[in-house]
Amino acid sequence: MTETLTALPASVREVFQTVVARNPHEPEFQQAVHEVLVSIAPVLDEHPQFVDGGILERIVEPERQIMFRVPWVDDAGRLQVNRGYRVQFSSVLGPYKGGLRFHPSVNLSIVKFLGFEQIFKNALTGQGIGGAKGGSDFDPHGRSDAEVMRFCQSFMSELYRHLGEHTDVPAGDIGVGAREIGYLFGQYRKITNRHESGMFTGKGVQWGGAEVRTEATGYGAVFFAEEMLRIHRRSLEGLRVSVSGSGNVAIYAIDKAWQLGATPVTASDSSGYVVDDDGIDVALLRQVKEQERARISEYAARRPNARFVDGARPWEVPVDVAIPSATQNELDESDARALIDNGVRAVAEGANMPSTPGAVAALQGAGVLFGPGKAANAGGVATSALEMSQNASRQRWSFSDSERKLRSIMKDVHDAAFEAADRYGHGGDYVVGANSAGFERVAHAMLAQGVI
Ligand code: NDP
Ligand code: 2IT
Repeated sequence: MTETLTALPASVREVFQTVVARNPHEPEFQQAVHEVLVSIAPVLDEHPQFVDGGILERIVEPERQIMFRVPWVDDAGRLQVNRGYRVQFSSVLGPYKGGLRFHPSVNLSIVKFLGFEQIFKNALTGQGIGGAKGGSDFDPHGRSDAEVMRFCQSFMSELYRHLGEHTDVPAGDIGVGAREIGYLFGQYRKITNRHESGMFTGKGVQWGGAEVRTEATGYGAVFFAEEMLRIHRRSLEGLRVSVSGSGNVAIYAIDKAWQLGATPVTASDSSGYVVDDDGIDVALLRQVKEQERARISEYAARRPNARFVDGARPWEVPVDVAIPSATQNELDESDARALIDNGVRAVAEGANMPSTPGAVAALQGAGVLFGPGKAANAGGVATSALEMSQNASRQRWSFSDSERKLRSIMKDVHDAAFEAADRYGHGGDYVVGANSAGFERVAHAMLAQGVI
């Protein structure tokens, strides 16, 4: 990252140098911090008290980082050892909140970049939730249900002591869906002897989960795209949309794109992508990915006009709107150029940090509407906060009520980012807007609460 140092304003350069020196082997964390520091320079110019109060030096250092051994026994009777993480970044606005990721690539850098971004995303929702992230390098792919259960039980046997409805409230992320959340919650309940609904979100709707939480991130990303287009007096009606991934976020982004009159034409996984000019069949995609846990090529094998492209990413397919919904740095500068050459109008990030800095610069430079993950995928965690409210008040809201709330939250998130970008002299730049609006809320609260 050193080559980008010169791009940093003097007010934040030293802080970033310290981050690099202190976290030398954490490129994703450095990337996430760099993006925020660059974009909040105008906020610091206007609020010297944030600099004087040491907000930056404090916010880049997690309040607490937990790393632990996760031993378990596989179906063949062999001992396996994974590493577990929870990085509790900031509780200034509320209990720590953020997902758990189970994927072989998980390491401290990944968990810290996700936890850092979560602070500002959660602040942007306007709800009282702090920022955290966790997970493990455990790979659920190809594991039996019994193995996943034993892993989750071992993972929670350590993590439970750091959680609680007023302390830290995890949820899902890559590799952690309904099945894993069930096993994790069950083990917490057993160890603590408390049915503490509010200590986890994304629970099954039969046992304390909120309607629309499953759909919320994908739906929210499409609502965000719709809001960006609305400013330019356009709608999603009749547009072609590409989505990457085929997990929780991607499936419901595809579902909502259809509902709003667009045609989603791609889905992907780590093996490649499928393009279906008839539009992605959501029921078949769910059958292949949610029920059978099969590879995405299975989808193409069962659809007459769909094609599987081995080992590639979907950004070469001509579309009007792109919704990257798989993983970090999955859309690079050359992908962005391909999208631009094919006339893309809007990109809304369903995933966390899916676009590289070069891709973001290229898209914004070409005048493409760009909704960063902190804003565009905030619907997931915002609906988690709705789940916490329902748990605390022992209420259950209907699907349609919850979806209406989600839509209104996404409009508010959009408007907060749009308004902040304007106010700081970067009209239309949702990266500056989202980072500034989120940072302002966190920084004011940190100043008010003193040096802790
Ligand atoms: P899932 O595990 O449900 O799905 C992840 C999808 O992305 C899978 O199709 C997976 O393919 C693909 N993928 C994962 N890693 C890679 C990789 N290295 N290269 C290519 N493809 C990959 O996760 P989610 O849908 O929940 O999460 C997707 C993204 O959205 C993540 O960035 C997550 O942080 C973000 N997000 C999730 C929220 C949520 O509520 N779940 C909320 C906000 C953001 P394969 O199966 O082959 O690995
Ligand atoms: O990245 C995210 O916002 C999530 N994985 C969801 C976090 C949450 O607590 O719902």
